[in-house]
Amino acid sequence: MRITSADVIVTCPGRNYVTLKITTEDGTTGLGDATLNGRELSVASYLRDHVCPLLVGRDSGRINDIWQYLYRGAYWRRGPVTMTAIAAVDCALWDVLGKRVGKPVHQLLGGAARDGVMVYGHASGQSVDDLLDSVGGFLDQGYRAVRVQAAVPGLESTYGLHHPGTGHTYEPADAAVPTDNVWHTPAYLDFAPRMMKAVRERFGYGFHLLHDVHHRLSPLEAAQLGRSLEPYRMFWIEDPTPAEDQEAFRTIRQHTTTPLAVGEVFNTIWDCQYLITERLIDYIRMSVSHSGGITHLRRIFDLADLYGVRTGSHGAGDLSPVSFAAALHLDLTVPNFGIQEYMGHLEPASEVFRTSYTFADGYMHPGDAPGLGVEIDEEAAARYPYEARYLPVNRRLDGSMHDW
Ligand code: EZ4
Ligand code: CO
Repeated sequence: MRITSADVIVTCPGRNYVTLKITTEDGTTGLGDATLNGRELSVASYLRDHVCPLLVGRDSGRINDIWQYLYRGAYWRRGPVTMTAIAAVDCALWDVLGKRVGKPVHQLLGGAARDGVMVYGHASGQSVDDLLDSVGGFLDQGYRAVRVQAAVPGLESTYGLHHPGTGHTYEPADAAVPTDNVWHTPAYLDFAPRMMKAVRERFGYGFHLLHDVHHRLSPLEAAQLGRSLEPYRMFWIEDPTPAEDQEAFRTIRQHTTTPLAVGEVFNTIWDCQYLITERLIDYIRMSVSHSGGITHLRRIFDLADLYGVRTGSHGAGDLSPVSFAAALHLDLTVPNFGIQEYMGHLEPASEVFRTSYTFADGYMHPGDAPGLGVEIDEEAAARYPYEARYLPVNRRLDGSMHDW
């Protein structure tokens, strides 16, 4: 079935989302998420100016050929903008295919390998007491896994805290010019084990405990952190060091048994090949929408399976419900699934995106609607035009830039 149009929808219902909509000659439409937080318009342009014109007239069922055509055919390859754009096309084509044959995407991938997808929620607090209330709330809702982040005493701001009044949804991209945060490693290394101790003392060991370091430590600092957290049996620590220095993970691993997760800033199989084949990580966190779509990410997951690395895909609120649905379809099918991040979306995103995924007992399911199971209301999307919004930046006490 030929593609007749490919359109880019940019909208800001609570935060910016870029969505690709592909239409075929029988009127079937498919959606792909093209959101790249803080760089949204670059992907919108890559698609509108360079990809959409090339799609019209192509056979929508030749998903593998279109993937290769866009990847090899650009000559310039890899990188977040390119791979997010290709991912949007890929997911939209899987969505079209599912709708045309009347089956959910997970069935097209060979069917479910599990009944549900274990997700982790995001507890956070301005103090340890506040964090404990938040963790309790997630456990009461049935979550089996919770990520914990709390304000580091002495620092004015800390990564990963929900804003008062937004429930438990965390949204860091909130300013037209990036906000300056201040970072001080000793304060963090002192606080992190005390935070985990408080959580385990209150709630015990009957649920998975996760934490995101967000690329802020050196290898030896990360090793110290991992050791100090060993008594609290973490499910993982995420992004302990900046992800591009892959050898750093060998240093961390030589010193601690705390499991390691990384990958939300990676875009291709080449970015994680070394980490996986050298067994330097336990979980690969790449997302469908920043890593070339379902077609590419399933290859990465297969490589990971050979080396005992499990999946733990990025699922922050800056990936749209379309991306999240695609993640759930893939998660349901892969043998080496580990866990799925689930942050949810700020209102009024539900006015724009109608989803069919469900949550029960700590597990999610993408539903059995044909395709990905997400629809976009374009009239609602038009009510929320693009707004320039950026992630914060991080500076050390002396004013020099640090990783955020
Ligand atoms: O900072 O998605 O694990 N989740 C994260 C996120 C990322 C944002 C960046 O756009 O690290 O909060
Ligand atoms: Co993260």
